[in-house]
Amino acid sequence: MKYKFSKNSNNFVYFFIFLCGLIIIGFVQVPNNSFAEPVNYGLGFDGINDNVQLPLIYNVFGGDSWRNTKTISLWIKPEGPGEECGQPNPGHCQLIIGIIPRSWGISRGILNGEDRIWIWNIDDINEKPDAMIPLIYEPDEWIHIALVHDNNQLKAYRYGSHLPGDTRNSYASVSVDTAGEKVSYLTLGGFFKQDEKYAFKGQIDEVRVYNIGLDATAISQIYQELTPPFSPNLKAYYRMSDGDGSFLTDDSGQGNVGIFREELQTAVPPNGPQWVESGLFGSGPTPTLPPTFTVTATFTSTPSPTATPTRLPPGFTPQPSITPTRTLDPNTNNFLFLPMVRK
Ligand SMILES: [Ca+2]
Ligand SMILES: [Ca+2]
Repeated sequence: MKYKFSKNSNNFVYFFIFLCGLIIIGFVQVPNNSFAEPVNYGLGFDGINDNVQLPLIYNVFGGDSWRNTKTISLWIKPEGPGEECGQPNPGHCQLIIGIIPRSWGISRGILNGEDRIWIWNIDDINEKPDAMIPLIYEPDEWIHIALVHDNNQLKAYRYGSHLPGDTRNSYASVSVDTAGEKVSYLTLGGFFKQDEKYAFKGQIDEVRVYNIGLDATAISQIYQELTPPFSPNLKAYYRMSDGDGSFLTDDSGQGNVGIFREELQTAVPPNGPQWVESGLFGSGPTPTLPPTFTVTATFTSTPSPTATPTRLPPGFTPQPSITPTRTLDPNTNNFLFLPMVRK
Protein backbone atom coordinates (compact mmCIF):
# COMPACT_ATOMS: atom_id res chain seq x y z
CA MET A 1 0.00 0.00 0.00
CA LYS A 2 2.83 2.30 0.93
CA TYR A 3 4.55 1.44 -2.34
CA LYS A 4 1.41 2.15 -4.31
CA PHE A 5 0.97 5.52 -2.65
CA SER A 6 4.55 6.41 -3.43
CA LYS A 7 4.11 5.41 -7.07
CA ASN A 8 0.98 7.53 -7.38
CA SER A 9 2.83 10.38 -5.79
CA ASN A 10 5.66 10.02 -8.31
CA ASN A 11 3.18 9.90 -11.15
CA PHE A 12 1.63 13.08 -9.89
CA VAL A 13 5.03 14.78 -9.75
CA TYR A 14 5.84 13.65 -13.29
CA PHE A 15 2.46 14.85 -14.50
CA PHE A 16 3.00 18.19 -12.76
CA ILE A 17 6.42 18.62 -14.38
CA PHE A 18 4.94 17.65 -17.73
CA LEU A 19 2.17 20.21 -17.28
CA CYS A 20 4.67 22.94 -16.36
CA GLY A 21 6.72 22.03 -19.42
CA LEU A 22 3.68 22.35 -21.64
CA ILE A 23 2.88 25.76 -20.19
CA ILE A 24 6.49 26.97 -20.66
CA ILE A 25 6.59 25.68 -24.23
CA GLY A 26 3.28 27.41 -24.82
CA PHE A 27 4.72 30.70 -23.61
CA VAL A 28 7.80 30.33 -25.77
CA GLN A 29 5.85 29.46 -28.85
CA VAL A 30 3.24 32.18 -28.62
CA PRO A 31 4.18 34.48 -31.50
CA ASN A 32 4.98 37.92 -30.20
CA ASN A 33 3.94 39.49 -33.47
CA SER A 34 2.57 38.61 -36.83
CA PHE A 35 5.95 37.89 -38.38
CA ALA A 36 6.12 34.62 -40.19
CA GLU A 37 9.86 34.33 -39.56
CA PRO A 38 12.52 35.89 -37.39
CA VAL A 39 13.18 39.55 -37.93
CA ASN A 40 15.91 40.27 -40.41
CA TYR A 41 17.93 43.04 -38.81
CA GLY A 42 19.94 45.75 -40.43
CA LEU A 43 21.91 48.55 -38.84
CA GLY A 44 20.80 52.17 -38.85
CA PHE A 45 23.36 54.99 -38.83
CA ASP A 46 22.39 58.47 -37.69
CA GLY A 47 24.51 60.56 -40.04
CA ILE A 48 25.97 62.33 -37.00
CA ASN A 49 28.50 60.15 -35.24
CA ASP A 50 27.55 56.45 -35.58
CA ASN A 51 30.01 53.99 -37.03
CA VAL A 52 31.25 50.43 -36.56
CA GLN A 53 34.94 49.77 -36.31
CA LEU A 54 35.70 46.40 -37.83
CA PRO A 55 39.08 44.70 -37.37
CA LEU A 56 42.33 45.69 -39.01
CA ILE A 57 41.96 44.85 -42.67
CA TYR A 58 45.29 43.05 -42.47
CA ASN A 59 43.70 40.67 -39.99
CA VAL A 60 40.48 40.29 -41.96
CA PHE A 61 42.43 39.26 -45.05
CA GLY A 62 45.23 37.48 -43.22
CA GLY A 63 47.77 39.64 -45.04
CA ASP A 64 48.15 42.58 -47.40
CA SER A 65 46.35 41.03 -50.37
CA TRP A 66 43.44 43.45 -49.79
CA ARG A 67 45.46 46.10 -51.59
CA ASN A 68 45.15 44.25 -54.91
CA THR A 69 42.20 41.94 -54.73
CA LYS A 70 38.88 42.32 -52.95
CA THR A 71 35.13 42.27 -53.28
CA ILE A 72 32.79 44.24 -51.04
CA SER A 73 29.08 43.58 -51.43
CA LEU A 74 26.30 45.16 -49.39
CA TRP A 75 22.76 46.48 -49.31
CA ILE A 76 22.25 50.08 -48.28
CA LYS A 77 19.28 52.35 -47.80
CA PRO A 78 20.54 55.93 -47.84
CA GLU A 79 18.25 58.25 -45.92
CA GLY A 80 17.26 61.47 -47.63
CA PRO A 81 19.37 63.20 -50.24
CA GLY A 82 23.15 63.27 -49.99
CA GLU A 83 25.17 66.24 -48.77
CA GLU A 84 27.91 68.19 -50.49
CA CYS A 85 31.18 66.35 -50.01
CA GLY A 86 33.86 68.05 -47.91
CA GLN A 87 36.31 68.15 -50.80
CA PRO A 88 36.02 67.31 -54.48
CA ASN A 89 37.01 63.78 -53.64
CA PRO A 90 34.81 60.81 -52.70
CA GLY A 91 37.11 60.09 -49.77
CA HIS A 92 35.51 63.20 -48.28
CA CYS A 93 31.90 62.10 -48.70
CA GLN A 94 29.71 60.10 -46.29
CA LEU A 95 31.62 56.85 -45.83
CA ILE A 96 29.49 53.72 -46.15
CA ILE A 97 32.34 51.22 -45.99
CA GLY A 98 36.07 51.48 -46.49
CA ILE A 99 39.29 51.60 -44.57
CA ILE A 100 40.67 54.32 -42.33
CA PRO A 101 43.17 55.84 -43.02
CA ARG A 102 41.33 56.16 -46.32
CA SER A 103 42.49 54.26 -49.32
CA TRP A 104 39.38 52.89 -51.00
CA GLY A 105 35.72 52.78 -50.24
CA ILE A 106 32.06 53.14 -51.01
CA SER A 107 30.66 56.54 -50.10
CA ARG A 108 27.86 58.89 -51.06
CA GLY A 109 27.41 62.60 -51.50
CA ILE A 110 27.36 65.45 -53.96
CA LEU A 111 30.39 65.96 -56.18
CA ASN A 112 30.31 68.27 -59.19
CA GLY A 113 26.63 68.81 -58.54
CA GLU A 114 25.79 65.13 -58.72
CA ASP A 115 24.40 63.21 -55.75
CA ARG A 116 25.84 59.73 -56.22
CA ILE A 117 27.16 56.65 -54.56
CA TRP A 118 30.86 56.56 -55.27
CA ILE A 119 33.08 53.51 -55.69
CA TRP A 120 36.67 54.63 -55.44
CA ASN A 121 40.28 53.65 -54.97
CA ILE A 122 43.51 55.51 -54.32
CA ASP A 123 46.60 53.82 -55.70
CA ASP A 124 49.21 56.47 -55.02
CA ILE A 125 50.24 58.76 -52.19
CA ASN A 126 48.58 61.86 -53.64
CA GLU A 127 45.34 60.99 -51.84
CA LYS A 128 43.53 61.74 -55.06
CA PRO A 129 41.28 58.91 -56.06
CA ASP A 130 42.57 57.86 -59.44
CA ALA A 131 39.47 55.79 -59.89
CA MET A 132 35.99 56.87 -58.94
CA ILE A 133 32.79 55.43 -60.32
CA PRO A 134 29.49 57.26 -59.77
CA LEU A 135 26.30 55.26 -59.31
CA ILE A 136 22.83 56.74 -59.47
CA TYR A 137 20.68 56.00 -56.46
CA GLU A 138 17.31 56.90 -55.03
CA PRO A 139 17.20 58.17 -51.43
CA ASP A 140 15.19 56.00 -49.03
CA GLU A 141 15.30 52.98 -51.35
CA TRP A 142 17.32 49.83 -50.75
CA ILE A 143 20.06 49.42 -53.32
CA HIS A 144 22.67 46.71 -53.66
CA ILE A 145 26.21 47.87 -54.35
CA ALA A 146 29.35 45.87 -55.00
CA LEU A 147 32.95 46.96 -55.37
CA VAL A 148 35.33 44.59 -57.12
CA HIS A 149 39.04 45.33 -57.28
CA ASP A 150 41.02 42.75 -59.17
CA ASN A 151 43.57 42.54 -61.98
CA ASN A 152 44.31 46.27 -61.63
CA GLN A 153 40.71 47.11 -62.36
CA LEU A 154 38.03 48.62 -60.19
CA LYS A 155 34.46 47.65 -61.04
CA ALA A 156 31.14 48.81 -59.65
CA TYR A 157 27.93 46.77 -59.60
CA ARG A 158 24.40 47.91 -58.90
CA TYR A 159 21.74 45.33 -58.03
CA GLY A 160 24.26 42.70 -59.11
CA SER A 161 24.60 44.15 -62.60
CA HIS A 162 27.71 45.59 -64.13
CA LEU A 163 27.70 48.14 -66.91
CA PRO A 164 30.71 48.39 -69.23
CA GLY A 165 31.22 52.03 -68.27
CA ASP A 166 31.59 51.18 -64.61
CA THR A 167 35.17 49.95 -64.83
CA ARG A 168 38.37 51.93 -64.15
CA ASN A 169 42.01 50.95 -64.28
CA SER A 170 43.41 51.13 -60.78
CA TYR A 171 46.46 49.62 -59.14
CA ALA A 172 47.05 48.46 -55.58
CA SER A 173 45.23 50.50 -52.94
CA VAL A 174 47.62 52.76 -51.10
CA SER A 175 48.47 51.65 -47.56
CA VAL A 176 50.06 53.29 -44.58
CA ASP A 177 50.58 49.93 -42.91
CA THR A 178 54.21 48.92 -42.41
CA ALA A 179 55.71 45.50 -41.96
CA GLY A 180 55.78 46.04 -38.23
CA GLU A 181 52.67 48.09 -37.65
CA LYS A 182 49.19 47.65 -39.04
CA VAL A 183 46.83 50.58 -38.55
CA SER A 184 44.21 50.37 -41.34
CA TYR A 185 40.79 49.46 -39.98
CA LEU A 186 37.85 48.34 -42.03
CA THR A 187 35.05 50.70 -41.04
CA LEU A 188 31.30 50.83 -41.57
CA GLY A 189 28.98 53.83 -41.51
CA GLY A 190 31.24 56.85 -41.20
CA PHE A 191 34.69 58.41 -41.42
CA PHE A 192 35.88 60.34 -38.37
CA LYS A 193 39.06 62.17 -37.62
CA GLN A 194 39.61 65.09 -35.31
CA ASP A 195 38.62 67.62 -37.95
CA GLU A 196 36.68 65.51 -40.44
CA LYS A 197 33.27 63.89 -40.14
CA TYR A 198 31.69 62.04 -43.02
CA ALA A 199 28.86 60.14 -41.38
CA PHE A 200 26.54 57.99 -43.46
CA LYS A 201 22.86 58.48 -42.79
CA GLY A 202 20.80 55.41 -43.53
CA GLN A 203 20.74 51.66 -43.15
CA ILE A 204 23.23 48.95 -44.05
CA ASP A 205 22.67 45.22 -44.29
CA GLU A 206 24.18 42.01 -45.62
CA VAL A 207 27.83 43.07 -45.87
CA ARG A 208 30.13 40.54 -47.50
CA VAL A 209 33.90 40.86 -47.74
CA TYR A 210 35.84 38.53 -50.03
CA ASN A 211 39.55 38.27 -50.67
CA ILE A 212 38.99 37.53 -54.35
CA GLY A 213 37.40 39.42 -57.20
CA LEU A 214 34.02 37.75 -57.55
CA ASP A 215 32.74 37.22 -61.06
CA ALA A 216 29.42 38.60 -62.26
CA THR A 217 27.56 35.38 -61.54
CA ALA A 218 28.70 35.25 -57.93
CA ILE A 219 28.04 38.96 -57.46
CA SER A 220 24.47 38.50 -58.61
CA GLN A 221 23.62 36.26 -55.64
CA ILE A 222 22.21 39.11 -53.64
CA TYR A 223 18.55 38.29 -53.00
CA GLN A 224 18.96 35.99 -50.07
CA GLU A 225 21.34 35.49 -47.21
CA LEU A 226 24.30 33.18 -47.61
CA THR A 227 24.08 29.81 -45.94
CA PRO A 228 26.88 27.52 -44.79
CA PRO A 229 29.17 26.08 -45.87
CA PHE A 230 30.66 29.44 -46.83
CA SER A 231 33.38 30.01 -49.37
CA PRO A 232 36.80 30.13 -47.71
CA ASN A 233 37.24 33.41 -49.60
CA LEU A 234 34.44 34.99 -47.57
CA LYS A 235 36.58 36.75 -44.98
CA ALA A 236 33.80 38.59 -43.17
CA TYR A 237 30.03 38.43 -43.37
CA TYR A 238 27.74 40.80 -41.52
CA ARG A 239 24.11 39.75 -41.72
CA MET A 240 23.45 42.11 -38.79
CA SER A 241 22.19 39.02 -37.03
CA ASP A 242 22.68 40.18 -33.44
CA GLY A 243 19.55 42.30 -33.01
CA ASP A 244 20.85 43.89 -29.82
CA GLY A 245 24.06 44.81 -28.08
CA SER A 246 26.94 46.94 -29.30
CA PHE A 247 29.04 44.37 -31.10
CA LEU A 248 28.61 43.23 -34.66
CA THR A 249 29.00 39.50 -35.09
CA ASP A 250 30.88 38.16 -38.07
CA ASP A 251 28.51 35.52 -39.43
CA SER A 252 31.22 33.98 -41.62
CA GLY A 253 32.64 32.35 -38.53
CA GLN A 254 36.00 34.06 -39.12
CA GLY A 255 35.67 36.06 -35.93
CA ASN A 256 35.95 39.55 -37.39
CA VAL A 257 33.71 41.19 -34.82
CA GLY A 258 32.89 44.90 -35.06
CA ILE A 259 32.56 47.45 -32.27
CA PHE A 260 29.88 50.16 -32.23
CA ARG A 261 31.24 53.67 -31.94
CA GLU A 262 30.19 57.29 -31.88
CA GLU A 263 32.95 59.13 -33.67
CA LEU A 264 36.09 57.56 -32.19
CA GLN A 265 34.60 56.51 -28.87
CA THR A 266 33.02 53.16 -28.05
CA ALA A 267 29.26 53.69 -28.16
CA VAL A 268 27.28 53.30 -24.97
CA PRO A 269 23.83 51.84 -25.76
CA PRO A 270 21.26 53.06 -26.51
CA ASN A 271 23.56 55.41 -28.40
CA GLY A 272 25.47 54.32 -31.46
CA PRO A 273 24.24 52.39 -34.51
CA GLN A 274 20.69 51.09 -34.11
CA TRP A 275 19.31 47.64 -34.81
CA VAL A 276 16.48 48.09 -37.25
CA GLU A 277 14.15 45.82 -39.11
CA SER A 278 15.85 45.57 -42.44
CA GLY A 279 12.94 44.98 -44.79
CA LEU A 280 15.16 42.86 -47.02
CA PHE A 281 14.58 39.20 -47.77
CA GLY A 282 10.99 39.17 -46.75
CA SER A 283 11.26 39.80 -43.03
CA GLY A 284 8.81 41.90 -41.08
CA PRO A 285 5.04 42.17 -41.31
CA THR A 286 5.07 41.15 -44.96
CA PRO A 287 6.92 37.84 -44.88
CA THR A 288 7.62 37.73 -48.58
CA LEU A 289 7.52 40.77 -50.78
CA PRO A 290 5.25 40.45 -53.76
CA PRO A 291 6.68 41.38 -57.14
CA THR A 292 6.68 45.16 -57.13
CA PHE A 293 8.24 47.81 -59.26
CA THR A 294 10.04 50.94 -58.37
CA VAL A 295 8.93 52.73 -61.46
CA THR A 296 11.07 55.34 -63.07
CA ALA A 297 11.10 53.36 -66.25
CA THR A 298 11.05 54.56 -69.77
CA PHE A 299 7.64 53.78 -71.18
CA THR A 300 7.41 52.39 -74.64
CA SER A 301 3.82 53.52 -74.83
CA THR A 302 2.68 56.97 -73.86
CA PRO A 303 2.17 57.05 -70.12
CA SER A 304 -0.07 59.39 -68.28
CA PRO A 305 1.70 62.73 -68.08
CA THR A 306 1.03 62.74 -64.37
CA ALA A 307 2.77 59.41 -63.84
CA THR A 308 5.35 59.75 -61.12
CA PRO A 309 7.86 57.31 -59.71
CA THR A 310 6.11 55.13 -57.22
CA ARG A 311 6.52 51.86 -55.45
CA LEU A 312 3.53 49.65 -55.52
CA PRO A 313 2.42 48.73 -52.01
CA PRO A 314 2.81 45.20 -50.67
CA GLY A 315 0.06 43.00 -51.95
CA PHE A 316 -0.52 45.06 -55.04
CA THR A 317 -0.42 43.10 -58.23
CA PRO A 318 0.74 45.08 -61.23
CA GLN A 319 -2.01 45.33 -63.82
CA PRO A 320 -1.30 43.12 -66.81
CA SER A 321 -2.26 45.97 -69.11
CA ILE A 322 0.55 48.10 -67.67
CA THR A 323 3.35 45.66 -67.09
CA PRO A 324 4.19 44.81 -70.70
CA THR A 325 4.68 48.47 -71.58
CA ARG A 326 7.62 48.96 -69.23
CA THR A 327 11.16 49.08 -70.45
CA LEU A 328 13.63 48.99 -67.63
CA ASP A 329 16.51 51.38 -68.01
CA PRO A 330 19.61 50.08 -66.23
CA ASN A 331 20.78 53.62 -65.60
CA THR A 332 17.88 54.47 -63.41
CA ASN A 333 16.59 52.98 -60.23
CA ASN A 334 13.71 51.15 -61.73
CA PHE A 335 14.04 47.73 -60.33
CA LEU A 336 12.03 44.60 -60.33
CA PHE A 337 11.88 43.32 -56.79
CA LEU A 338 11.89 39.62 -57.19
CA PRO A 339 10.21 37.73 -54.40
CA MET A 340 12.79 37.78 -51.65
CA VAL A 341 12.66 34.63 -49.66
CA ARG A 342 14.71 34.59 -46.55
CA LYS A 343 16.61 31.41 -45.97
CA1 LIG B 1 20.19 41.36 -42.12
CA1 LIG C 1 24.74 58.63 -32.52
